Amino acid sequence: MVQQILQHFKVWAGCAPIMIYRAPGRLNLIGEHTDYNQGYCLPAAIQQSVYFALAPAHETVVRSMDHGDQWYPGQSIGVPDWAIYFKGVMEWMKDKGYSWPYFKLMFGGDLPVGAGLSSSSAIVCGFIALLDEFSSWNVPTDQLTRFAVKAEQASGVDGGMMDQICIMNGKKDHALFIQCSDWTHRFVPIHLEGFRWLIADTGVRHRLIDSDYNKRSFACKSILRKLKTVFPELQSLSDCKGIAAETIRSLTDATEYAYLSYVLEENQRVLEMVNALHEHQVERVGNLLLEGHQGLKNKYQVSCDELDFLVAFSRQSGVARGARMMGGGFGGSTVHLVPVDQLETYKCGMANAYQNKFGRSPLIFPADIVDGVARIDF
Ligand code: GAF
Repeated sequence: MVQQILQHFKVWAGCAPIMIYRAPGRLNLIGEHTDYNQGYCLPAAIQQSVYFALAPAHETVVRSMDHGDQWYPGQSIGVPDWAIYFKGVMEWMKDKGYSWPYFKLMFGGDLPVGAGLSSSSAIVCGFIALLDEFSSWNVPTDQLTRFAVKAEQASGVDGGMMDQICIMNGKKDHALFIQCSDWTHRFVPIHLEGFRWLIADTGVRHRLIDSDYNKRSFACKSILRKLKTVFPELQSLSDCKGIAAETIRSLTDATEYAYLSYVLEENQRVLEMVNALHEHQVERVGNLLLEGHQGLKNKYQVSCDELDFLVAFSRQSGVARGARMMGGGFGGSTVHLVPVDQLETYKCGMANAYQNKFGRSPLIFPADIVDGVARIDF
């Protein structure tokens, strides 16, 4: 990939880049839709990444290697969809008083877009980290991460901070146990001897901006407002853990109650997952994945037929120990825990079953867990 972007850059820009950055995508083992509810989550950075090549120039321009088009800041017509993330970062940083020299930038890579693997956050995080170095801002990573979250929210998604914290801080073979109430994280080894994490992408594309994602985050805010009328000290839905179920039920309607109980149960699953991984309890890890999926499907209602089919396949296979949908939902990818010696058989079986049912192949690949955003030697 690095050689590919290097070659494309040279042809396009007529010079070599002075720096290349890589920003990984992420999988999430458990803890979905908990980040904007100040709960827990457990994501990890994956090998599939967005790469950025940059050289100083007389005018700033950003080019997409994959789309073959480019965007000049200030250009108001014919702005490509992908440019909103670059625009978001530049506008946010400018607003905060930061500036940068003119540059030519090309980006592209092997991270599928709209697959629930956080390609948009990879763009935002990679770009902001690269601009930080290029412009000698020296903003600490924690602050840069907060800027990245704000810049991405400016594109229209009322999202949390899970993806950006993971992409900025990822560590090889580890997940990040993130406590979203204070943005802190600690590393949890996630390698289970004899097993691999497998990602299966349904090919059902969602853009969080177009999906019901925002409706869920707005619903959570509205539930919190209702509960605060009786419990003004509450800061988030994750704080409702100690409140009796009957009390919550009396203050919410059936859908709101389902959303809230999902969030509380999912937080608990994250804690249990950390323990299960620590103690190498493979069966428990698998069951937590399946339980998480049921919660997302039935209570939080962010799944779809294709995601449910892949998770049902994992249950019926007798091979995978568990699986669940990942990310915002309404399409995107699933994660499966599969014995290494049955990986190929499982992949083929799942691809065939999916093809027979939906008439197309899912993209299936094992997840290599890698470090977060970094400058690459070339
Ligand atoms: C998307 C969002 F960007 C994250 O912040 C998170 O809410 C996730 O969906 C759901 O867990 O990736």
